[in-house]
Amino acid sequence: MERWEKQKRGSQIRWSRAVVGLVLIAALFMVLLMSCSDDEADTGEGAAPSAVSGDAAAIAEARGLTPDDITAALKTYTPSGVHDDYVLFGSGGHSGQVYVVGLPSMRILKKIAVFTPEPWQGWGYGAASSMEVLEEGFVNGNPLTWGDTHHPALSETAGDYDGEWLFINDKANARLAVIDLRDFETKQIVKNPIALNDHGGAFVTPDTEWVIEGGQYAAPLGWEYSSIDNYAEDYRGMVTIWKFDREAGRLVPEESFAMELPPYWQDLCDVGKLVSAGWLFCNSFNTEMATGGVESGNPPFETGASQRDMDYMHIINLDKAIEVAQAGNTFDVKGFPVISLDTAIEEGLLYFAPEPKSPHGVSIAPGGEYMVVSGKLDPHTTVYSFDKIQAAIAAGEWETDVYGVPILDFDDVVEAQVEVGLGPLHTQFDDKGYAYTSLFLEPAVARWSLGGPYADLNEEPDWSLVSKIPVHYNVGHISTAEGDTVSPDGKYLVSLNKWAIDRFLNVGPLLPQNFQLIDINEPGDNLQLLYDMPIPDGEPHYAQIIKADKLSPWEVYPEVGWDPHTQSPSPYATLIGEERIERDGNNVEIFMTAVRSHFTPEHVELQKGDHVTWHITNVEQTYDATHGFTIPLYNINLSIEPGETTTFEFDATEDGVFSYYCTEFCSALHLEMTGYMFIEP
Ligand code: K7E
Ligand code: CUA
Repeated sequence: MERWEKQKRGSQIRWSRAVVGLVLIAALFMVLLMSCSDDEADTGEGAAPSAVSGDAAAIAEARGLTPDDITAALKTYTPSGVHDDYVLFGSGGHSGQVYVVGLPSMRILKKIAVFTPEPWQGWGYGAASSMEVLEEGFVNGNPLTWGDTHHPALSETAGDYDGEWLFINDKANARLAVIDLRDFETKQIVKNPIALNDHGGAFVTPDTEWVIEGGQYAAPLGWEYSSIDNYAEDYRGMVTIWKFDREAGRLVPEESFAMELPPYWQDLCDVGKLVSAGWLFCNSFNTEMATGGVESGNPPFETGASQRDMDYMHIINLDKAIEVAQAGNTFDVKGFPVISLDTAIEEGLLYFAPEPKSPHGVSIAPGGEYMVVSGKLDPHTTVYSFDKIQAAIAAGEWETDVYGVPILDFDDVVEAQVEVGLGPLHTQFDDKGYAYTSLFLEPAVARWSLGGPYADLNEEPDWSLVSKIPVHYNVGHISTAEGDTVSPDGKYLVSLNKWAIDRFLNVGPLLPQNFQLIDINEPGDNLQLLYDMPIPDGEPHYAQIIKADKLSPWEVYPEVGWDPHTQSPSPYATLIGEERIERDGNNVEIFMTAVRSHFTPEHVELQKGDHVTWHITNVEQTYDATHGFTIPLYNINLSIEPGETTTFEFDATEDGVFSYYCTEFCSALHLEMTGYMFIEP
């Protein structure tokens, strides 16, 4: 804390840093100068070397750049053609998409369409592979075309990101999506069968055999109607444990199950690793069971749900829960197996540990030995010990909540409390034994010592605030490089801030969000803000950052006639010379090829009232040879990547002459890549 004060006040420190910075820059110019003169000596050409340093200094001065600005630029600037070291997969918030961002440049590389139609990727505009996935996510046939994406989770092997799969949840509708990182496309959306909204997902077990989706606002399981007056009896919380089949690349509902929980609002979970593997931890709030109704003179939720000093961290024996579910000790909700609360208590699957006021999230330390929880209304972050939790469970002495769930004694299971600041939320970790906690109210990111120093066991355990850095502005999650793995990389932290106020040009009352890149490579007090990146979507919650060399996506599909949905050869693959139009009564099936710079066929004759099934194969295997395809009026828009076979269907309800064309500028004769569809009345 003292150090933080010093940092806030410390003009002296800043000044001396500035001097050091200037000296560094001077040194850099010297190096530039020397390397230029070397080049000259080699080539014997006569460009004036002094122009380099002179220009750079003049530019810095003209733009008003401070020494800190210049080092930040040097640490992030990534020259044209040079690739980034890390890739951030960020929730696209309300866009229902996923951001792919390179670090340290903070360049957006892609947005992956997930819950929301997206034209460029041809997602949701006819292509069967996208329509089927989006439709899987409809609820009782109600078309849902957006998602409130919250928490992306990279697949792991032995607790380390393996770069193969990405999962993300939709809080608004309790859905989970599976993205294949071979082609960065969404392959599956599952709707949670027993809940209408979720929050605590996605989190994977260390080998990605299971994907966790925790609940949020309690409701009767299966969202059956029940009056709010029956809250304590009929309303319930839940956590759903989805089986993931890595070979098939799909979540398997038939092998998945849920656990019934008390109607506290389960919030955010994390899965145990190493020593705590096989356990699951979720925080909760509203253990008051406030039911709102401010319009009838009841206390509003915000006060009703903040009465008690403690809520409950849920401690779930995941391995044992899986055994219980597989033994069939469940009941059915909408055909989905659920472990009842009574069974969970009897079988010792569920314990509570008190956690301070309005907690938000649980974060498991890289070694799996500590669970970190922060209460938004408590300036401390609370660290639980897995060993102590196990000892308390073994001791078998506890009080219970009104449902009979064991509540472990707070003092028995807490390892430490660290005063980090106002409004602490989420915690991440690095490779140096530091933890980082976002402080929503300050707003800032706190660096604190996670029980270290690990190197010297003779020293007293160190649980203390080390440093802070202000962020702009309201920080929610933070993400460190490989921060959720058993071996975080440190180096970078991205602060995911809401509402940027003054960071960017005014673009009206709806403010951009702001991802801020922070250098966390130096120990102690040396956190440096490197870059502000506006995000034109609200509101991206969480991100994970993976080492770029762990990703090895395809450049083109493995063979011509590939179905990206099944990741196997398509039965409708059409090679050059096989193009045809088949008619069977009113059903017309078209087999088309696309190649620079034509579609075959170029004339398609239909009758009004036909049902049309149309397959297009991009027969090219060149890296950048993507073709688009659109038909006016029928809302068809496709992206057909090299090797891909895509299928779409429509009813020819409108007659006329329709020109279809390629929407990607694929060649000099791209404008000629067109054809006519004639629909006879
Ligand atoms: Cu804190 Cu949904 Cu993870 Cu947002 S949640 S910030
Ligand atoms: Cu193909 Cu333009």
